[in-house]
Parts: sequence; structure tokens; C-alpha cells
Amino acid sequence: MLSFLPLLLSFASYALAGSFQCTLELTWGTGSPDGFEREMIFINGQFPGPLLEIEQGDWVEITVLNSMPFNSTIHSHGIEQIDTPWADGVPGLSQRPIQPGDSFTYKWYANQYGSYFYHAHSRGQIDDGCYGPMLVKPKPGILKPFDKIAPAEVHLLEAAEAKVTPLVVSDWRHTTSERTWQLELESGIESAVCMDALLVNGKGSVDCWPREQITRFTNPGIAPLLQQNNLQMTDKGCLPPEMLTILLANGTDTNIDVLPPEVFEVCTPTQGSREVIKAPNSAKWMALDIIQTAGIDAFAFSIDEHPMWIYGVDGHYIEPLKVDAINLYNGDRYSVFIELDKPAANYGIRVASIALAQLIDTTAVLSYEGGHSHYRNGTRDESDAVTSRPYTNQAGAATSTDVTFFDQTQMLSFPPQFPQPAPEVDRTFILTLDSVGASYIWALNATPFNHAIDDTNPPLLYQKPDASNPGGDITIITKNDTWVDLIMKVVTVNQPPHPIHKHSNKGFIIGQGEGDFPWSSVAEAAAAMPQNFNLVTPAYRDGFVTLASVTEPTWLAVRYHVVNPGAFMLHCHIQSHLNGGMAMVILDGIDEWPEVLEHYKN
Ligand SMILES: *[C@@H]1O[C@H](CO)[C@@H](O)[C@H](O)[C@H]1NC(C)=O
Ligand SMILES: *[C@@H]1O[C@H](CO)[C@@H](O)[C@H](O)[C@H]1NC(C)=O
Ligand SMILES: *[C@@H]1O[C@H](CO)[C@@H](O)[C@H](O)[C@H]1NC(C)=O
Ligand SMILES: *[C@@H]1O[C@H](CO)[C@@H](O)[C@H](O)[C@H]1NC(C)=O
Ligand SMILES: [Cu+2]
Repeated sequence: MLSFLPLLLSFASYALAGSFQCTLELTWGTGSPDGFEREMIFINGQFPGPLLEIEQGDWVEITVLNSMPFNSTIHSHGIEQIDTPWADGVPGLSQRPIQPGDSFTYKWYANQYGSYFYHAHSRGQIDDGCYGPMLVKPKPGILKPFDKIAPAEVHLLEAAEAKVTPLVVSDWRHTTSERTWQLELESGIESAVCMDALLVNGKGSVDCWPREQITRFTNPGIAPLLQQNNLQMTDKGCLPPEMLTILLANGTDTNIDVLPPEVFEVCTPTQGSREVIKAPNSAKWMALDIIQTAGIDAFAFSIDEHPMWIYGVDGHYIEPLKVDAINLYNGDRYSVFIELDKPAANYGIRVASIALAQLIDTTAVLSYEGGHSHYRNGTRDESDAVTSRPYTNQAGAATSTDVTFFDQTQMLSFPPQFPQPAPEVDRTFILTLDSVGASYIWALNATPFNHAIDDTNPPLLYQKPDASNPGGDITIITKNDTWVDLIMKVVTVNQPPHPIHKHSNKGFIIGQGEGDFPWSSVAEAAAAMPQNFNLVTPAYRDGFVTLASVTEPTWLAVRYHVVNPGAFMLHCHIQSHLNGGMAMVILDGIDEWPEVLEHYKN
């Protein structure tokens, strides 16, 4: 398509009846979200990018203008792209990269409602800050589960939902993604895992923990091994590079001496900033869209003294679940209500890494505004001091035994998801997840994905694939309107949870377990261990997190219906794993391959 320069470069979104249009300009500039200055990506001059507020039923047109000195694309995470596979934003699959100075217009239909985000799908650009929240407001008449929370207050809950506040939770590093990748190549280890700060809505600071705190919270699973090797968690709270070599590099050549000391070791505190979320004046309920956009870390998330009613997961309503804390993996979205029934004060919003690789945390603030109906004290200390009682500690663990965490196996779609997973499938793909050859090289199915195709090949979508050329280990080919099982086997120990994200439509998480998976199908496995499967009310999501393989292999089974022909990616949403090759191509519906209109081709 011909690129054009929009006249208006500042953010302008407008909605005619049934349409949403905006321009997102990507720039490369200097910023200091955590108080440390570095080069990073801004979207319309902002970090995170602006909230896109779309109405369900809109035709959406997002024009991305790339004013950065390198190629990029933008993917709308969780958006199904039914009949618009060319708008999925993956270079080499659905489009050519948008080159510096060029633009590309993503046009798709908002058939879904709920909480999403958009982010770069080129190289490690998520780690440079290229993401922003997206909300699709449900159309009138959509059935909502709010009467199960407070039957007399459904109107208050609807009012809270209409004013939902996005909470973008991420991690942050002081080196650019390109430099980080170079350091992995030079050192031979996955040095990307050591971050500098955690951010809430783009705000945070480098908090260096006292040594005593690092020692106290060092994971008891890893402490003896550290001790045996005369090692300890670094001043940044990271597993030392020597330990990564032992755990994952498997005797491959490493050269950790090339790593500058600040990559793992030296922690220099900053005075950054702190996000303060205002609890609305006199409202009884508040809604938050918690959006996990981190490059690396998984987090425990909680709000002091405020249990959360989860009413939506990955954009879709669920039977509400009341919890005190949620483990957030890369790409997850949770829509929650909190009841504003506490004395006026500041309450901590706690975010703490639950990754073995690093101890790191941050605290944002939920602040009740003056005049709140439950305001106990006429004056409020203007500082953002937090003295409230946390549900989760600095290492993301519960502070007491009655703290309840979200449990995905309890999650039920509302209304019940239709269609339910089919009882039988047409194809089963058994995938082998592992790091291969070096700790920073990863494979979703034995063979690392070669990112050279991102920039160099004509996009796979642009020509009907050759069904007789299956593309080796990293390509799945399906027919339209068939059911497919993806069985992901984490075959070696010491792997962290992998948040596997499927582009286009969601999948059902129908089974998981620990130990080998010697079966060749779900039917065989379910006959042998029915307790590990749920084919009736499984979680329905666009991200599927494998279990960590601590002492033995693990496995996860996902079933999905092929309904949207196109070339889609299945990949780990941990940025360093994706960079290292943990991705596959799904060529869905090759019998109904779409014809890409000339004017969409770029
Ligand atoms: C370690 O590397 C050797 C030699 O490449 C290989 O045979 C073995 O399977 C690897 N072990 C693990 C746990 O990956
Ligand atoms: C009201 O708040 C002020 C300032 O934080 C504090 O000094 C005072 O003790 C509080 N009064 C009550 C009754 O809680
Ligand atoms: C950017 O994309 C163009 C067009 O696909 C490609 O030729 C070029 O090599 C890419 N540049 C980089 C640095 O990858
Ligand atoms: C693919 O299959 C789905 C489900 O049956 C159907 O709704 C859709 O129209 C089909 N797409 C094409 C292009 O045939
Ligand atoms: Cu992974």
C-alpha cells in the first residue's frame, strides 16, 4: 500500500457511528520512566502509548506511522482478526515490516469486547516501551455477570465498568533491546532476564533491596544450589550469570566476562515516579483493567485491603471470582472490580516478580479522594505514603494463609462459552519446548524460529501455502472448521513457565500436568489420567502458561477451533524467549486461504 503522511501527527482518534480511527506515530527518543535516562520508543509522544477506546461493532482503522530509525509493526494483542488476517501485525507472516518513514493502516472489525493492548511485534521493541492499552467497550445488550457480585448494585458496577481505569504493568531495563540481544550473543547466556525496575502505567524507580532482604527472600528451591557454588543473588536481586550457565547453558560456551557489571550485579537506586490511581469521589465501586505487558517477568499483583472481583479475563467475561491476588503472566489481562469501602487513605498496589531469575518489586498507590462517601478523616496527607496491609510480600508470596490467589482452573466463561470444545479433534500437534544449544536459544518445537523471515521474505499470508511443504518443526497446517490439539511438552527441567500466546482466536486450556507425556493424543492421556483434564468447562484464553519444570517435565494441552484462515503466530510472550526462537507459524485453514487485497499489501 502507498504510504502517506497524516497531516495531524498528534494523537487524534475519532469515532463516527460504527468506526474508530486513529494514528499512532512511533518515535525513538530519550526518556526516563524509572528515573534513569535511556533511548526508548514513544507512541504519539507518550509511554505507554495512548488508550484506544473502541466500541464493540466498530470498524477500527489504526494508522501506524513509523518515525523510528528501524523497521516495526504493531499487533493488537487478543484481537481475533476474523476475516482480516492481514491486519495482525506480524512481519514475515501478515505483512512486510513498516520501514522508517512509512505507514501502514490496520483495519479490522471489533467483534469482541473487553481489555486488550497493542504492541510492536518486531524484534525486542516491547522492551523499548512499544505498547499501549486498548479497550473495546461492550455493545448494549451484552449479557454481564455483575448480578453475581452485588445484585442490588448492578447499575453501580455498570457505571464503574464504563469508567474502567487501565493499569499497565511491565518491567523495564536500562539497555536497549538491540544492545540486550547483542550482549546475549556475546556472552552466550540469557542476560535479558535481569531487569532494572517494574513499572505501573510507565512509572517506577530502581529500588535496590538491602542485602538482608535479598537473602531473606531468596527462593529456597535455589538457595542450596547457589550456596554449593559459592554464589548468591546479585545486588540487583538477580540469579548470577554463573548460575544461568549451570542451570540452562548445559556446558555450551559462555563468556560472561563481556557483561558490563550493571547488567547483573550493580544496583544504582533512582528517584523515579510512582503511579497514583485516584479512587473516584463518592463511587462505591471501581473497575481496573490490569494489563501485563512485561518483556520478561511474571508478577504477583494485589491491592492492599481490597479484594478483587475478577469479571473478565483476556477480554472475555467470566463468572466473577473474588480473590486477593493474581499471578500475572506476559500478555494477560484481568478486568476487576474493587469495592471502595475502606477509610480514606493510600493503599499499596503491589507488584512483585515471581520469576526465579530475579527478586524485584514496586508499589503504586490507590488513593481515595477527599469527599469520598467513606471518608473518615477530613484531611488527607498529600504524600503518597502507604501504610496499608499487603496481601503479598516483596517476593510475591501471600502474607498470610487466608490470602486467596486467582486459580485458573476455577475460571468459567460467562455466559458458558459456545461452542464448547469438541469432544474429538481432527489433528494433534505435540510440541517440544526447550532451550537448545545455549541458554538464550529457545524452541517451541525442537527447532528455533528463524527471525530472518520477519524482514526478508514475502509475508506468508500473501500466497497460498504449499500443503505438501510442511515447513519443518515450526509450522502447523490446518484446514478450516477443524478442531486442533496443541500439546506442549516442557521436556527438560529448570524451565520457567512459558506464557504461550496464540494469535487470532482463543483456545481452551483442557489439560495440564507434571511428568512425562508419553501419549499420542488427549483421548489416550485423558483415559489414563482423567483428573488432569477438563473438557466441559475449560478456561478460554489467548495465553496458555505452561507449568515451570522444577524437578520434572510438565505438559499443557490446548484445543482450538480453526475458524479464521490465515498465517498466525504461536509464541512465548517472554521477549527473550521469542527473540531466541520460541515461536511457530500456524497456517490455519489452508483450504480456504484468503486472497489479500492488493491495497493491503505493503
Ligand atoms: C546437554 O547437551 C548434550 C550435548 O549437546 C545433549 O546431548 C544433552 O541432551 C543436553 N542436556 C540437556 C539437559 O539439555
Ligand atoms: C486525620 O488525619 C491527620 C493527618 O494525617 C492525622 O494527623 C489525624 O490524627 C487524623 N485524625 C483522625 C481522627 O483519624
Ligand atoms: C526492513 O524491512 C525491509 C523491507 O522488508 C528489509 O528489506 C530490510 O532489510 C529491513 N531492515 C532491517 C534492518 O531489518
Ligand atoms: C471457516 O470456518 C468457520 C467455522 O465453520 C466459518 O465460520 C468460516 O466462514 C470459514 N471461513 C471460510 C473463509 O470459509
Ligand atoms: Cu518462554
